[in-house]
Amino acid sequence: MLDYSELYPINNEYRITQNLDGMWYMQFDQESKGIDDGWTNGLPNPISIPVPASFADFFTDHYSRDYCGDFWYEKDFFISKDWKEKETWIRFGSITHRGTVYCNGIEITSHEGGFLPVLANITDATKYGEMNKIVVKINNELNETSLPCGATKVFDNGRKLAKPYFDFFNYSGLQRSVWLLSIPRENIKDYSVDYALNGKDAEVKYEVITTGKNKVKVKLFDADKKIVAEQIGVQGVLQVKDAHLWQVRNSYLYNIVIQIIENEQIIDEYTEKIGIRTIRIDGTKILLNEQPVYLKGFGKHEDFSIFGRGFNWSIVKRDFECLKWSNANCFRTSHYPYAEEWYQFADEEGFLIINEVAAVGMMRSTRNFVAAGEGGNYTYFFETPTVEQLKLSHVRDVQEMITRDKNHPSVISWSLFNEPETITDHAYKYFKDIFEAARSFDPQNRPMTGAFEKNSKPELCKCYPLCDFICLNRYYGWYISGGPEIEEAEILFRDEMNRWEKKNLNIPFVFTEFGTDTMAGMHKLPSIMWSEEYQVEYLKMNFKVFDSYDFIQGELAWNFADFQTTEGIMRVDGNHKGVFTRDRQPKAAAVVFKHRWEKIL
Ligand code: CKU
Repeated sequence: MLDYSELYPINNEYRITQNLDGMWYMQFDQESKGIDDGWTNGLPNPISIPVPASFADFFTDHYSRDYCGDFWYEKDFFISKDWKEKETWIRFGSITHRGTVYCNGIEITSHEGGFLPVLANITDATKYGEMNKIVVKINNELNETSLPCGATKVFDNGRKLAKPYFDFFNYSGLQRSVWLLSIPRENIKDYSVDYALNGKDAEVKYEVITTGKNKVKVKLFDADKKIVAEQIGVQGVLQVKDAHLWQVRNSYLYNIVIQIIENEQIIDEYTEKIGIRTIRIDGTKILLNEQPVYLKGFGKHEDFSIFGRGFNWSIVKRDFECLKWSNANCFRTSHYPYAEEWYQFADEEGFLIINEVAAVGMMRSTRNFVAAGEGGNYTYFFETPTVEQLKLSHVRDVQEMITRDKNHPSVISWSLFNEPETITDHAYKYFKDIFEAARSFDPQNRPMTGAFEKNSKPELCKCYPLCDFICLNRYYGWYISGGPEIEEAEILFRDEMNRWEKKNLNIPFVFTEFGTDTMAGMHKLPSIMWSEEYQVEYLKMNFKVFDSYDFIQGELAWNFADFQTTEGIMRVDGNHKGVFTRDRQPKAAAVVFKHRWEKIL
């Protein structure tokens, strides 16, 4: 169990939040001298920088945009005397990729992994009724023992440069909201729910973890705010008569209210929206509320111009409008857990999410997208002595992700990796442990999966048996036999799918990547690769293949929108496989999806 609460910040009679978003101070520390020079007490020569945001794209010089190494953030804020009787915490939606937090010069906590919340109990370090200072030492270097994987190049002059083994820009900084929390000393630390359907009725099994011994009361309210069930105890079952189920694109949310009661007085309360639904795999079908559902949608990124991976509600809103317009019902949080607000909105909008941990780049290649397409051999990564350390980070990230997101009805599956090497016994041993750990963390026992690239062939892949359904990333017609060779691409694609079919696995397959780089506005008759026409032709070929196999139960295109990557000869200002442009306007392919998905229910 985590030693802090990842519950999303809320305000009520017992809990107060103070949002710290806005301008912060920031300073690069290329020589890592900040600690020796006392920066923990305040930065000597800072600039101003917005939070939440990635810092990279604000700058007009190469050095700052591509900065890699230590850097520091600082914020001053006032804490009221009224907060003294309670615990005070600071909560970062994420610190990318790792950070150490100081409050008034006192070191409070350190956290590794850039896509999950960081919490620090600052009760004793806080000066109540006065100004306080938070300083965060951050580092965005990539290595092979933490997620996502990559390397850091050090030039002779000491400058560092991130060398990701993955295909997205190494955006970093404080990319999600920061909050101060005032919570009761005895508090609700976590809760989980699980569901069983019983004809028209439902059972909501719950478990609550508090930091004390006092009585717990749990109530469930419907969308009209009418109470439907109530229970006493840290665990129990709430019986819901005529339950309204949470359905795809037709959500219904209940409110769970959890209270700690001491001598008939409420001393803490936590409220959240939850949706009653079940999810399981049955043969080749994915069943939501016992009904088959075909996954339609995209792999996404948290990515936009200027603020990079910084959380922004406007992007969320526009993306969901585009998703709905295209008749999608699902997305994968490729290649890391997103800001929590994405899941909250998916809960509201009735979208399904395959929630992916940042286990990407598990191969030693800075152009793994090419290596994977060509069928390169990169088994080395899972034979090194650093792998045990990597496994610890991986399990820890999975634990934090599942703990954070387990109560969202939108989350129907956990993706535990994207495209690692999977054909050796080393890989099997590694992932067996990851899956075992993951299964122990989820009270809802959701289906687990991972995204396999082309080298994970039916005959060679050792890891697919770990998955409840298999996710394939395939680029027949792009990395393999593209353009004039597309007919051959289809033959090769079918050949691979026939080989999977022969295995008779009797589980669903979902395509989690397929797509072509496409320059919006580039037209060509007849088509050539990179034109809008080719993207459409490629998709139509893929659809024919998908529709030939019953066990294919979903298609998540790569990618929802164009996104930024590391510079290189394979990328023109980023990856252009978007069905939408980076500013969320449709390419010709978007209409093709819209029409196809309208007919697939
Ligand atoms: C995508 C073999 C494919 C790997 N896949 C990973 C994803 O992150 C990349 O952006 C390929 C691509 O090349 O567009």
